Amino acid sequence: HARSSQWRLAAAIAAVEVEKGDSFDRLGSLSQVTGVLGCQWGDEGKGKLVDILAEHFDLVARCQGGSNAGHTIYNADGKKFALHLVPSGILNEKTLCVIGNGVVVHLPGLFDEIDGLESNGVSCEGRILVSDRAHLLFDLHQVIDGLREEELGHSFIGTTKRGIGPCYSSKVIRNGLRVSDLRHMDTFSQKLEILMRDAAARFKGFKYSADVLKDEVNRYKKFAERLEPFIADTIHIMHESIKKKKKILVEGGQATMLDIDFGTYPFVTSSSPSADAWVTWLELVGSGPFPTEILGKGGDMLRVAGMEFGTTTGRPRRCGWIDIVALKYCCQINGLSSLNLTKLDVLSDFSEIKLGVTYKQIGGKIYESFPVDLQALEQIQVEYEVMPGWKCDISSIRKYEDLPLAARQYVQRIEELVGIPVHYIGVGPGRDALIYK
Ligand code: 2SA
Ligand code: GDP
Ligand code: MG
Repeated sequence: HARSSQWRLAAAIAAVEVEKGDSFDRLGSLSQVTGVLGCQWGDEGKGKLVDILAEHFDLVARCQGGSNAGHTIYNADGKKFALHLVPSGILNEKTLCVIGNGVVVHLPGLFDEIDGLESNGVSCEGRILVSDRAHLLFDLHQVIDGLREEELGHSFIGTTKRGIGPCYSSKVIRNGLRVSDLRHMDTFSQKLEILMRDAAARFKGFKYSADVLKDEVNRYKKFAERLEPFIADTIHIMHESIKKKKKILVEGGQATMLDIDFGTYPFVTSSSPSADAWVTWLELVGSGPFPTEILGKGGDMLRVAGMEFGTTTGRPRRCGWIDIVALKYCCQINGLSSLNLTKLDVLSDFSEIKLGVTYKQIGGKIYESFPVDLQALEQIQVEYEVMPGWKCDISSIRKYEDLPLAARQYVQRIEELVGIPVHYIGVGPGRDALIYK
């Protein structure tokens, strides 16, 4: 996102090889299991790359997060789609889309999304599978998300208020309900009652009553019928697909710097958007430190050029220069082999472009890696390298060699600093606006 949108810009995203030893040849010979994940704070443009790569894969799977994700993609006619729970492979008609067990599923939101896709001619039934082990995210989780943010006052996290933290809390504290519970409406009602009573006991603002429970159960009876054809044992399906040598693309939501373990805790989401999750879970923007943030006019310039407003919430995103220290940290955690440098085009109006290359402590000592300590992060002094801008429109360029020299030098410098090649460069939001390097 914004913070996320942190010039997430650059390098934001990365295509990762999971199987060691495979050659990564841009398109065509991608590994059997490949992933696209965020390497800044989210909204790097993951959805666009997933949409483009989808035709080379049999399955596109989401493994974490929920409708806090917002992926903006365009079909071949330039029609815009904003996806939240449905994987970004849905526009490619041969791709099977999997919502894995680690995702938290808000059914009203999912059905709205499916209705929106179908009314635009995209068929969904038989093409989307929802794990029977995925947890259900109820409206009550969204209410609690808002109440908790209010309670936190000035220390608010800046969540998307989509109920993500509360739903993962339910999962871990073990009062959650799963998709498979929809097949047992008798016990569903008892379990939901416990969940509602727990919420009412914890939050004064949350009112429990037998009528509220009854209405919600009746609503979910209808959802259960509608969801039935989508429910699947996705763990079995994933394993069978691997055995049959099918190609799987994992679509990350959020980003490594928002990871519950590796991110800027507590200003993180409640899941693991990093590569480790694939194994098991196959102006109010987020608060928290953002060392290379550009405040004032420069930030506004980036926000407008990059249309940096949340896909889910519409909130203005925080913008900043590429953060090489954070990017290197994300590359280490995820074992990346290549990068997609997104949104190079939005830098076109700047006469100077900065790269945040070093974090220094107040005494001048250099941090070797991304620091854990939030106070330290707030006080960090970022050292920048400054490169000349190219000051011309690059959005219609499709060959790397045709980019202005200054733009190529910027890309090369990122490769040198991070030590990983850039294989894709985004020069616009459209599907065709991608340079293969
Ligand atoms: P949450 O809602 O509990 O996951 O929020 C916790 C933190 O994670 C950040 N976060 C995000 N940051 C940017 N984009 C996100 N998704 C939407 C999108 C956002 C939108 O993809 O466009 O519409 O603004 C996303 N999801 C979670 C959040 O800012 C908190 O810092
Ligand atoms: P995601 O959450 O990582 O999938 O990213 P979002 O879709 O939330 O936000 C990325 C925004 O940037 C969307 O509006 C995309 O259409 C847009 N985008 C993606 N790549 C590029 C690019 O190379 N240039 C420009 N100008 N916009 C891009
Ligand atoms: Mg997004």
